[in-house]
Amino acid sequence: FIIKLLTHPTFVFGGRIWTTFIDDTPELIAGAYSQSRGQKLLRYLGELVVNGSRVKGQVGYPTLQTQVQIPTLPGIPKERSATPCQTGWRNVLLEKGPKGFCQAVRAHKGALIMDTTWRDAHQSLLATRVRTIDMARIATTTSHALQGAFALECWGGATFDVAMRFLWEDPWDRLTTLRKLVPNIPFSMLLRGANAVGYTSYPDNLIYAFCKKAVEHGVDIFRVFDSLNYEENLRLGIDAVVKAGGVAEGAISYTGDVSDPNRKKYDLAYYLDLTDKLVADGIHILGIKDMAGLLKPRAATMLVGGIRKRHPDLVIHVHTHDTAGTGVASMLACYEAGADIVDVAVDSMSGLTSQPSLGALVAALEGTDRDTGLHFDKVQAINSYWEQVRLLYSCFDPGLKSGDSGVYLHEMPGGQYTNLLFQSQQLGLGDAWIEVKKAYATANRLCGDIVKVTPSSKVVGDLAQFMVSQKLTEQEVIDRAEELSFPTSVLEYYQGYLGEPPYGFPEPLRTRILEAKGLQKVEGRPGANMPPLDLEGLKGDLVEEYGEKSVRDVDVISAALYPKVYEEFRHAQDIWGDLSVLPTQYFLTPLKVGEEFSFELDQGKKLFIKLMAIGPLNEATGKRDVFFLLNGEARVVAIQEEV
Ligand code: 3PY
Ligand code: ZN
Repeated sequence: FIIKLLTHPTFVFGGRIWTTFIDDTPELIAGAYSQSRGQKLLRYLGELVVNGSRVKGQVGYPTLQTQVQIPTLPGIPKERSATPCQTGWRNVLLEKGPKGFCQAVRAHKGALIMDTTWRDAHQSLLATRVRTIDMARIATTTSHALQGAFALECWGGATFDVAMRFLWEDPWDRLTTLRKLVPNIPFSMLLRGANAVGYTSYPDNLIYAFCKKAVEHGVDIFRVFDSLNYEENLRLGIDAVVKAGGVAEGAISYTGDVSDPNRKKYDLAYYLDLTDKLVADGIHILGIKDMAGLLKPRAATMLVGGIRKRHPDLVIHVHTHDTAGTGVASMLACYEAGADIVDVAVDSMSGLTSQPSLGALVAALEGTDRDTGLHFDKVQAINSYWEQVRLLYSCFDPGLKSGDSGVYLHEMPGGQYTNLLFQSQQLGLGDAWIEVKKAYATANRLCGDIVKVTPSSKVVGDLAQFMVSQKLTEQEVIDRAEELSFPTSVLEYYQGYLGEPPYGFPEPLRTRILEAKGLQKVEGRPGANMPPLDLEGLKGDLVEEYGEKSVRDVDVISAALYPKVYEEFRHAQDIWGDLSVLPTQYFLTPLKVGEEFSFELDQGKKLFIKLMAIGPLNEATGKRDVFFLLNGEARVVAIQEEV
């Protein structure tokens, strides 16, 4: 067939074809069409060639255009590091259960770390766009390099919907894949309490079903938080985790500054009281979730020290962001004050709006009686991998150059910081970003000075952007509250759809807004009044739509959490197949004519793809034929050109 194709009179060398091949010569093309997985992937690659990048938020193409090299670990033969390490803290958890595991953690002398590279670090630096394949390729090596780590955070937060929405990957498959490659280190996920991995409240039975499936697929530890520290929401998430058999890390989300005697809200007494409540709710571990990086070293000493004194046996796990640049100092202060575990990220994925650096922390404690037990050289080796991956995702990197101690004023969470920075850059206005940061602090006051973390951070961010776009001052918002068209998220917050903020809603502002719009106040936990979701019924609908074989229980959960995203994800899979197998370089960058690459489709099944030529635009259909070789066979896809 290829000989016929290449010798056909209509074929012109040099990459361009001068007729619309598919339309004019169907007899040659018959065999080139198929609905195979390979053919579907060619459709995606063809789209990229004709219309450019497909992934939302992508600016340009990756800086790195070569294969990422897998490092060799010092002291571990290559053959051994190619199979997963079998021993680590997960063995302790599986053997002793959550309570015994926590006792062993408390009894452990060295400082423990959780590596967030696979979740929060890329959520905070690279718009959550890191794909499964790039974690999977370093996973077994990581199982050895970080053998003594307390956990790897690899799931939850924004990764769940972004995987489906923007990367067309299945989040459950990601978890299964990584679990097989890392049997020895516990996996942790971020659960937004009654919002699961979404932005709103769901019926309780969905939260319980979600946690159960997450445990079955490999999650060990759940960090459960609520965006207003609303205890009712927290309690529901904690209960769902405990019932599912997971380790419940109940988290207090940290805002304000406990070391500032002038700040009356969110003082030490507030956090101690919340900790007591979480302990009474049955948490296994206390998480201190400093999502914006506000925990200064002195505040860390006061907060962790205060909790440790009150709860000598409680495992304390601290999470921070390095936005201002105090991350390592604060985390050292946390250990000093009695914390058991802190969060860090592999060096090249650390710093700025991400977590503090793993290498820096390991080095800082080396040789002390709090030595992490991790090998500095092995940490360097996995860092060499992530240095390359960072460049592979450069097209999602907003290019933040320095820390920002202004975070103490605006209190923006790490992930949202880069997101809003990116959006401001897209607006192209030099001072838009400075305005947004100022407005964020104002919007926070208008909401009543609240904890800001997903989804309450979205409320404050939406209000800030609204104020900037409408050029509104704080006083103008107050004066004109009745007539302004506030974003929906802001109205829902004032209604009470996220729960209740610890110091109440700002009054009379809230009532004035709601009465003017004729909106009801929601009392208590929003999910409490929702009828259970009919998961069986939903499964029936999905089976009808997609066929029995392709609807698993976890699909029902994905569809229940994100109906529209799930539908679009299935549609993308229908056209392009499983894109998670494509190496990232080719997922993000169009092939050039004559360029060839290969990758593994399944274990042992390799595909070789070469772009042969791009046809002219068919004026009648608006399509172009794109010619490939797939394992030596000619294939053609007709792609609609975007106008
Ligand atoms: C999330 O909810 O995704 C977060 O990372 C909050 O910090
Ligand atoms: Zn975080």
